[in-house]
Amino acid sequence: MKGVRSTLRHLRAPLVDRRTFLRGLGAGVAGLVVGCGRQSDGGETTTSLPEAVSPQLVPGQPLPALPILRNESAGDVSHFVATLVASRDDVAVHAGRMTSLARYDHHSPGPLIELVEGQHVRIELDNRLAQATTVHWHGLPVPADQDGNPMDPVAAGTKHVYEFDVPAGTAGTYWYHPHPHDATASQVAEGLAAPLVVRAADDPLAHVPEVLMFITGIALDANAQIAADDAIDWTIGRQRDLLLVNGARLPVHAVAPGATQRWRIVNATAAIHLKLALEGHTFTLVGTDGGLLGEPIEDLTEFLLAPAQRVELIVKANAAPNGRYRLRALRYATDFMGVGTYVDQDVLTLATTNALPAAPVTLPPKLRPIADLGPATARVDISFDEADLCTSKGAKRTFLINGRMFDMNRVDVVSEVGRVELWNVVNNTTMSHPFHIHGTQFQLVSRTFGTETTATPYLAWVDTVLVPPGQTATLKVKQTLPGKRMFHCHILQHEDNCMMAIVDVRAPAA
Ligand SMILES: [Cu+2]
Repeated sequence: MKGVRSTLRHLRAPLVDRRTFLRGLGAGVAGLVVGCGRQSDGGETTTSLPEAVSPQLVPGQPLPALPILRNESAGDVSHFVATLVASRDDVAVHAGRMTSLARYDHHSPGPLIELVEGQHVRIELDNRLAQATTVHWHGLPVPADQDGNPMDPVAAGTKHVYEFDVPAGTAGTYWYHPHPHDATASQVAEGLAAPLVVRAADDPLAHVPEVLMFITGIALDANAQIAADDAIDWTIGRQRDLLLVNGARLPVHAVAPGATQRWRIVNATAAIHLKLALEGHTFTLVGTDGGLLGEPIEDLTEFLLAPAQRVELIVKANAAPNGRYRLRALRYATDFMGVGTYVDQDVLTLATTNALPAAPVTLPPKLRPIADLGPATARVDISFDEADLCTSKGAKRTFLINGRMFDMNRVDVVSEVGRVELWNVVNNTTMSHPFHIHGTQFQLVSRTFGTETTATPYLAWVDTVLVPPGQTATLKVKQTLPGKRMFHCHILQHEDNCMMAIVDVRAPAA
């Protein structure tokens, strides 16, 4: 589709030279990251956690599938009923030492939750952690009091039932993770995150074999424990993590030559922007956060997946047998402060086997209709600001929304159920921030940089949009359920450290 590439280019932010910022802090941190370290711009990739003993963390193993959370509704497919345990487990990650992880159902990432449009969901969280947590159903239109807000903590040692319906039209790739006040970043870093897929009865791509790739990060300290966030992490986000796919380090995904697959990719890292590219291949974009596009967009060479975003890509493997092609996250400088991990990183290897070539797969020219939300009747102005406020966690520079620190007891924006609103989100800071609104999928209308406004080249449902420095993202937002919703930067260290606010969605005035 014409114009897509220019818009992708438009996402590239202007270079602001702030390399003197935080200079000197990097060296002390590097030694604490097992097998990683912050590198200069060499383009090389680190590949190992030295002395790693967990088979999953040894590069080159087959891409594992995640366990699936079992539906205990006794054959009644109109209901999804399950228990989800959050607990702390000792796991052998590093030679000679156990690493303490927080996990859903004793697995990290946690189990895949597979739902169907129209289902009623009842999931009991059994919180066996020593601290409060919540489960946030990222991207799903669940009632505000069922969405794991920081205002609704589930105390340590207690259980809590989340209950919601899955509306028609929500088929897509989502994820669930904790959202407790001040502790989202640490709980996700310790392993609490997992995918959720909603399926539709009339999925136009049901004939295409599917692969889920849930990407997380890991960094260990000298004692083989999950490294605590340091001053740099609290400033630019936790960019130093090594990438894992379905919990595995640099796994190999083997397919028959010429095989066509639908990849659902989730960026569940705290702060790593994944500019994905597959060696020797182009791919077809078919879906974003909230599900399928109107029609496939072919021949893309890269796709920038910001923290918390999801993408559905159709990949047709090379027809030659015994080939190896790296899926890479290309260098993407998000912070311009010189301390992030600005290098190409390998994610996994696509390997073609010596099996007989796979049969070709035809994609439908149309996927599903996406209607514009229509004319907006209200306007909301949001700014990302940079200040020396809110440095309590050791941040050297912090980021705020509308110049204010997060306050759980304050309403920042008042909205109305069913009203279409134009949100103008302007980034006045020197780094990119992925902006997330709870409770609904929204539509990106345009991006404005200086005097140049670029309309979005295709309509899509998203719940997270990347806003580079100096840019304004204009969104159409319509909430369908009442209640207080969070909106925030999805760099988790920014979210925990004040870059969050509340929109109160109220019933329309009579
Ligand atoms: Cu941010």
